[in-house]
Amino acid sequence: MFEFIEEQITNFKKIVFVTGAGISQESGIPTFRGKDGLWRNHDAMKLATIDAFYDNPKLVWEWYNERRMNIFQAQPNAGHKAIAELEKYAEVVVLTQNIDGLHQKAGSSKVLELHGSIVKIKCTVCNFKEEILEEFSDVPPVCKCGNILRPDVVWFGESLPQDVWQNAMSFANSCDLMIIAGTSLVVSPANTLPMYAKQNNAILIEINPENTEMSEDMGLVIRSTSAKVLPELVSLFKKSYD
Ligand code: BV8
Ligand code: ZN
Repeated sequence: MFEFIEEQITNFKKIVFVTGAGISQESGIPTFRGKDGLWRNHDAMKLATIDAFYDNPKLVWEWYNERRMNIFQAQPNAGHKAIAELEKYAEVVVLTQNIDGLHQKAGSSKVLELHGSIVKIKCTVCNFKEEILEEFSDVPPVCKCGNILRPDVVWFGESLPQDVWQNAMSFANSCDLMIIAGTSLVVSPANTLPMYAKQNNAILIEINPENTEMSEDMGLVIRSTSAKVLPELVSLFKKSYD
């Protein structure tokens, strides 16, 4: 599977992962665009928007509450754990589009949440922010300032937090290996990160059972699931180092 990089495995000192909903699929969390991406006949892509929120804040809050319940039950899978274990052999940074916190739960110490986090909420007007600990009885909850609260995530049409995006680009620009796992690479600007890495001569590896928007640009494409493939990658490092 990894013959392509086997001899040079000890050259990889800075590894960046770009992950998406697919890496959490084997933890039982639905992806966005897969057939499991529907929610009560609503298209996730249509719900993760500022318009959907202001159109029907209650519906969007119910969607996030249900996802939060599902996420709180979910455990990191072998893919998340393998990425965390790789920190023994290289500097590893995870740039994730996911808001489920499973990389951190698996033990990854350097994770940038490009699209926010399901446990964070903020006020739509004032700068109130907090971590949500238990569900609100009625939604949408209201801030002390009288305005409604919202999930602290990045919706379509909203820009990513400047500092997060700057950091993500600099990690992509300075890695020697980028592994793109579980993402369709449909959503920008996250889908530009592999190009930054490629421009800086990093090797790109895609792990995905399906084709993506950038499969032809990859150095190596592994048509399988992340929970199966990533532990293999770790054993390769283990063999070379231990
Ligand atoms: C921005 C919120 C502007 C949190 C998300 C036209 C009109 C309007 C806008 C646009 C347009 N064209 C482009 C845009 C910009 C837009 C965009 O990219 N739209 C797309 C749809 C074309 N982007 C934005 O709006 C972004 N903001 O651009 O700001 C700006 C720019 C500069 C300066 C100022 C302003 C904001 C994007 C963030 C949107 N928010 N989520 C949440 O609720 O979760 S995005 C949402 O999609 C999730 O974060 C999700 O993670 C992400 C990406 O999807 P994937 O993770 O890739 O998931 P997907 O289901 O697509 O794919 C899963 C993959 O896994 C599949 O390939 C599958 O084969 C694979 N898989 C399945 N099982 C496994 C597996 N792989 C491995 N193992 C398995 N077991
Ligand atoms: Zn407020």
